[in-house]
Amino acid sequence: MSSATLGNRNTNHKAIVAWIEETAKACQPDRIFWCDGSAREREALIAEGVKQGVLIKLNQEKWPGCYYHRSNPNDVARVEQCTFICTESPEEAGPTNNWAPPREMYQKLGGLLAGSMRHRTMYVIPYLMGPPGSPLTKMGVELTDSVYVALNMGVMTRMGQVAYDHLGDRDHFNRGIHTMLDVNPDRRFICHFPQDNTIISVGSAYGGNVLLGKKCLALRIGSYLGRKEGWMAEHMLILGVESPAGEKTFVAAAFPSACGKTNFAMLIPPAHFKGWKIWTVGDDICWMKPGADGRLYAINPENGYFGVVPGTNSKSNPNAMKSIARDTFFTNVALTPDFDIWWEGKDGPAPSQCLDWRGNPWTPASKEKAAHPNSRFTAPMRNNPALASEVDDPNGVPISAIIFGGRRAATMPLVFEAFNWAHGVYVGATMGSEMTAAAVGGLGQVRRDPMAMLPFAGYNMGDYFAHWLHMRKRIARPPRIFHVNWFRKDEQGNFLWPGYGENMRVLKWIVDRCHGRVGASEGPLGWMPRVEDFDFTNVREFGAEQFAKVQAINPEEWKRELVSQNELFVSLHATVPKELIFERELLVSRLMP
Ligand code: OXD
Ligand code: MN
Repeated sequence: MSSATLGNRNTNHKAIVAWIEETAKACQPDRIFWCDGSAREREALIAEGVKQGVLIKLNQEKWPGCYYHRSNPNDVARVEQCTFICTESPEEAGPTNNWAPPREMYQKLGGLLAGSMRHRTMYVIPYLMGPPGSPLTKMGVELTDSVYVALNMGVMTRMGQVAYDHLGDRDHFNRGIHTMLDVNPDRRFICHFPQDNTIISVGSAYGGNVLLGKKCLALRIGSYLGRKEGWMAEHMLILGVESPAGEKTFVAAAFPSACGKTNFAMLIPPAHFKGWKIWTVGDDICWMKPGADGRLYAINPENGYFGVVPGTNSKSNPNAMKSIARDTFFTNVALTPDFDIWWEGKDGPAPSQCLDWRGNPWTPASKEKAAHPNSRFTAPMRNNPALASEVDDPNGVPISAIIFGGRRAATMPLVFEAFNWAHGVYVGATMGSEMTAAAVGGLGQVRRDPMAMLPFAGYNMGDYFAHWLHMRKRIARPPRIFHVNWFRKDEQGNFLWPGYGENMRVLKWIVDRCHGRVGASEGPLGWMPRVEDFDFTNVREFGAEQFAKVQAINPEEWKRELVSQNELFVSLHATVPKELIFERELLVSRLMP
């Protein structure tokens, strides 16, 4: 290796070492830092981050072990227009992804990577997605020139020797290269080469674009590998519902980015549900595989939470507040003069003055938000008091229900259950949601977001639907499939359902359906709870009339919905499975007067 020194190299894996040497030769870092994931190393990296001005130490009495980071204002969310799937043919990537030919993209990136780490350190991050020893777990190595990325990967993944040990002398590891360049949106590319199990991300420092284990490996490359290897990589939280008698039922739920997956995964049942408990397995990503008993088993590949901060408080999500209370990185919230932090929706009053997420002076009279709407916490999942004890189980947890849901002001009822797996796949495939701040552009517009995977499916969306349908043949005891919408509003714009902890009531109906102990009536959309099947005692200002409103099926809204659902199918016409076309026909006839 030319200019770089190897330092404390901690692996002899031939293919890994050769690839690192090759990358170092191209990027020319001054130094290579081999991460081992230890607490001592974390301290050293934090000191380096503080020295570089990348991190600011927060008030340690209020926020022990916590640090503050401000990103470049041009780099605050995932950029879907700069995200590419580089498969051999454009058909493999499909019309919902940006595609580029691999050779061309490697060449372009090669030019950008050349000398990109000069005067910088290249951090070598060996990591696992999933618990050690699980057949679903994947090993990756990320090479990055960002100390912030090294530290955040240390929270979000199982990082260090554990990853080399899991891999052993096998060659199946993900290669990830990240370099910030000058954080210029014109030179920002997040590129996936599924056939090579390789990711190259340049020109950004925002989590979703640069913590390569998360969206890039666990979802885009993961979904591609899942289809090839017979498993499923999904944008879903996983939670366990424990009854007072100790019965545990696990469900997975797909909601688009910033639609409340973290809140739902950490839900605290209202007082009315005495003895019931919700356990968090994961809040964002779920890998599932059929088990020997014919059920679908899931793991959370992550080790931490990369959550949206605004709106988090002791009412909306007490467990998240406890999760972020220590050893957490905060990105793009507001900073007060005494090194406390603030965000819109935090408990208590706004500070009389602070610095906003850009570092500009802010007071409550300011028109701009103090925290960016997509400001984030990176918190260790082990801080969560409701962390499920099964989270490290290599076998995962058996899934009894899959829930799809979007943010819809109209049209979609609070809850219904699909008639069967194929119908459930249709329900997931036609999911729609209003866009949020998690991605750049289009705020508030309804867009089709199949299974909440629109920005994350690493191959043709029609083939992804076919994979879902095909999986049914491999699962003898499939989960039931449901759709929920916490966000329906009345004509005055008020939410029809209180949400948050009260969502336990919906979850309870779902769990009871899974165990065959509660009724429903057959409707055009699927099975719906009758008023007597749904427990809304003690929900403030909510009775049978409100229940009817939140569950109503409005024919005019459904006419528009069907047209909009069809637009997605038209765009995928070359690959959309015929089963879904038939499901659509059945839905249309059920909705006809
Ligand atoms: C996320 C996202 O960060 O979905 O989880 O954007
Ligand atoms: Mn997500």
